[in-house]
Amino acid sequence: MPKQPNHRDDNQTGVITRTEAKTKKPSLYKVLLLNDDYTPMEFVVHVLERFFGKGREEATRIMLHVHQKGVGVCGVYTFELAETKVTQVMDFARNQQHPLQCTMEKE
Ligand code: TYC
Repeated sequence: MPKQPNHRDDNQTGVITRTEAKTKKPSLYKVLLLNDDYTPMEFVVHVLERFFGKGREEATRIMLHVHQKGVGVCGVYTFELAETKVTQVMDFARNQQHPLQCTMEKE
């Protein structure tokens, strides 16, 4: 889109108004699950359904991917939402005494 100069004096009043739209796309963050030897597969599938809105099939696919490769993406979110997901998963896993680890990284 052609851009007008940022500071213009359209009304010739000597008052310069800022016309540039201030909409910046938020940075996105991947929420990752890490594999471990102890967390039950069924628990990981449940986490993916409960906190990441996955259906059973996709949840199972992601869980198996993490199980085989060591790490996998659960979803991509803005910073705040990604942080909330990580906290929810870590609290839930700790409460159930599973060592499941969840983390986030900038996309
Ligand atoms: N490796 C675990 C097992 O064999 C299953 C597992 C999958 C654990 C994914 C964590 O993020 C994980 N029971």
